[in-house]
Amino acid sequence: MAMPPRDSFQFWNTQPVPKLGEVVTENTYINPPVSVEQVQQKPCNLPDGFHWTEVDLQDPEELKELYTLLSLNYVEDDDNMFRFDYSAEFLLWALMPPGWQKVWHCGVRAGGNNKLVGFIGAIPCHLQVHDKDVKCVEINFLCVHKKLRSKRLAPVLIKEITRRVNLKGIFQATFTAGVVIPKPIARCRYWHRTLNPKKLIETEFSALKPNMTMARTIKLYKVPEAPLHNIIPLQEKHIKSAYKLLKTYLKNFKLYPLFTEAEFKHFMLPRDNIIYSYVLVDDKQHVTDLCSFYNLPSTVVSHPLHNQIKAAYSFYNVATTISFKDLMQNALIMAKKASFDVFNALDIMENESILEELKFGIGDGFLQYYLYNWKCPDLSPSQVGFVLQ
Ligand code: MYA
Repeated sequence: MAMPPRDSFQFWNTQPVPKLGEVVTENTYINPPVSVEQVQQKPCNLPDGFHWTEVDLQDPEELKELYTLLSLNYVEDDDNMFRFDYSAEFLLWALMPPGWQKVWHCGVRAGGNNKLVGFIGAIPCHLQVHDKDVKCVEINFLCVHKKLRSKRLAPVLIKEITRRVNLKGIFQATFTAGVVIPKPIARCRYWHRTLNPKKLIETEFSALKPNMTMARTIKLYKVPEAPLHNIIPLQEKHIKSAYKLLKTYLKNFKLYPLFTEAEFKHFMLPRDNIIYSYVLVDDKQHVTDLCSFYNLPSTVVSHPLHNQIKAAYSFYNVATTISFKDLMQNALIMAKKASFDVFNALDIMENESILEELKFGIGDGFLQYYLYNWKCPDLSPSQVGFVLQ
């Protein structure tokens, strides 16, 4: 039986967030901004034996330390069979967009051997929330080493990143998480489109359906070898028109990023093994349709045959000259060609309309969207136009 949501949150009850179950009708900040001089100037206290570190991601050794911490200790599924395996190059892409700050790559080291045992990251972002535009940061990659869990280190990391963000004059943040804490603005679900049934079944990522043989399952999930339309990788020369297309499209939603052109370029230009973006162009080389997905593999925790599942995650998709279904079918085809085992998508934006038709199966986890120091009316998944890595 699913656990009812808790009502006592020792840490979160002290933070500027609405209570779980609170009905919010306004769209505004909770605590007003303060001047940078009023922000606590010295770092938060860590327990004895630990100290703060700014992780220098431009130093290959330190990047590797962060990669190792996350690859061994980051998010797992409920049964602890799979763990996200963000690559080092992916971390550079996700944590160093235009305007990134080294102070926001906030780590904790253990005194004895100086090992990196905790991390929280922030990047600048501008969000449209209902009718307001909110300057904030995106928080990601909160991680505490498995041996140091349940010692209240996470609240210290959160308070310290809050202080460092406040010192730059920013007082709002956004993040997503699998856990329910006060208070989600949207509750979304992952859906999974099998591309390599044999491997997914062997690793128990999915199960053979009753009355189905492996051969019939393989046939069921086959996708065409070539795309249905003349989609091509997004290139530098397409940036201006692709940016305009996405910017216009995102206005259909109630929560979406207000990318600058430089941010759009950073997040959307294809990078091998990280981000895949494809476009359709018209006679004048204007981008009319855009689809994209990022590569986030998962480690298969202990399996004799397989050590990794290669998963594509749907990113931003806009269809204007073909149907949304055909656009997403093209994305599946390109993902299969790039040897992904599974294509994952949230039920956000227009995704829900095509999930069943394109043979996605519903996942068992939810992904909650959160704002920090901001209250606004709840959103349904289809009102969300924002994807975090
Ligand atoms: S989501 C991904 C989170 N990471 C993982 O799931 C990786 C695996 N797990 C771990 O590394 C640890 O279990 C973590 C907790 C580090 C998650 N978001 O130290 P504790 C609360 C927010 O004893 P630990 C992502 O990266 C929990 O309810 N709070 O626990 C976005 C409890 O508080 P309360 C969380 O298990 C992160 C307290 O922590 C989360 O050792 C956004 C317990 O602390 C969670 N995912 O460590 C962070 N998990 O008593 C917020 C647990 O009240 C950012 N907790 O119930 C807020 C905005 C900050 C910037 C503001 C700027 C203006």
